[in-house]
Amino acid sequence: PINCSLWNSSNPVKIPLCPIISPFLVGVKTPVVDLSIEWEDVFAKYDVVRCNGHLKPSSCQARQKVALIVPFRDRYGHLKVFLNHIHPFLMRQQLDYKIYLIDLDDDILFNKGLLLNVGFLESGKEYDYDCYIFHDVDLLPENDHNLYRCSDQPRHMSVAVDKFNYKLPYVSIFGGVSAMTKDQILFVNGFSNQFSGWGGEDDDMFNRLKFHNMTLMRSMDDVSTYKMLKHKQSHPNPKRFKLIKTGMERVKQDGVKNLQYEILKRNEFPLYTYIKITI
Ligand code: NGS
Repeated sequence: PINCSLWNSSNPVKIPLCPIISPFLVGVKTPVVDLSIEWEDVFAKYDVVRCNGHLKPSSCQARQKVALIVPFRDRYGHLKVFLNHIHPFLMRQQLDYKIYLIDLDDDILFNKGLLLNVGFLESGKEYDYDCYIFHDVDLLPENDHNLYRCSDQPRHMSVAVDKFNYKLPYVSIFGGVSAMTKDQILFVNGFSNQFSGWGGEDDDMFNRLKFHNMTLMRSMDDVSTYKMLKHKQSHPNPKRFKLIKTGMERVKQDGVKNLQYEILKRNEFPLYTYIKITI
């Protein structure tokens, strides 16, 4: 078991850095989509030791501290399958990580960009993360060589999704799964908070990266393969194209800086932290 006091003391005992490539990687592992799996079974399966809510490798110091930010609305069926798949996947990568589920007041139209911004701000308050991974709950990585870590430029990770025949659907896509460091997020002022309803907040982020002369990296498509869970089409935001067009006029005021919200609920569950907010 992990001795948490070693990690938390001001003079931590030196344990070696984890290898660059974890010895536990297995490559392709087809996700098991068992919607009837019981919550108890998922919790029991990953009854892991946590230090202050974080999962860490016990024998070595993780190379990156990763916050996985999952925007969420009432998809508990998908969440079960997602957690059942993603925990062993991340453990095999020897990461120091925590999963944050960010939910919005039910009376407010879903707003993914806003929730991703809140996830970044709230997780950053409790730990000095090296990397923030923005992750849809319906995407399951199929190959653990797809490393959940950040690079010196923002990275799009869900490059090859089964729904799109494992091909990039369009060249500027940045949605699904993406990885950015704190500095990269702050540099572009995070996501726009204006995209209520489905679609466009990721295209606006692509424009923010371009506007700030950043180079978008993409993971290799042979390892960045994902299975997408089936769901009903959400309500597309009819204003999204206009918002994308005018996005760069608002980039300074519309983002993580000066974002106002109120926390309605915060629960530390064994496998994730749940935060519900209102604006
Ligand atoms: C585009 C959306 C993106 C979205 C992408 C993939 O059309 O926000 O589809 O969506 N852009 C606009 O609507 C302007 S997916 O099929 O993966 O849900 O990420």
